[in-house]
Amino acid sequence: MILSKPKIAIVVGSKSDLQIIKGCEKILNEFNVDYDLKVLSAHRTPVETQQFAQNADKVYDLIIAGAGKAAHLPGVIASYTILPVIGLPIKSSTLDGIDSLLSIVQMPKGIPVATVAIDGAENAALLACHILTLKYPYIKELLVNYRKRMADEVLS
Ligand code: RP5
Repeated sequence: MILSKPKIAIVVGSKSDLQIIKGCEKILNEFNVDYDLKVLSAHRTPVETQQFAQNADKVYDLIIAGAGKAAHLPGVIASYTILPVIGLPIKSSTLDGIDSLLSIVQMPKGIPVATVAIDGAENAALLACHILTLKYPYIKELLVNYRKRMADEVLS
């Protein structure tokens, strides 16, 4: 679907993941990218998760999916949509998020999930913005300015 303004979905597996998503929200607001934030669980609400993912390309440009522990949510969502899915491993267990990271990054071939660092919410949103430049060139300039500000901060 051709959208005139970027819109993405952020999906997390539990309300307990919402705190970490604030990092995504901050970046997306800065880049003027609209988003819907949903809590959907691949194991607690499998039917609703499937329904969401099957219809997502009618509404969104891409999906950020964050989950912890046995974090199959991004992979399951990716299996039902051709939209790019960015997986955000959330540190929510006694294994320090290594379990989430491996569950998300180790997708078997055929259904890729672009995985960012454990609790890498800002990078998940930034990667989303980079992908969105393919369709919304105005975001390019915002990314260039963002990097310039970052460099200035390092050098000041
Ligand atoms: C995953 O299990 C969620 O993404 C969350 O990170 C983790 C723990 O969920 P709660 O037990 O806190 O709801 O499904």
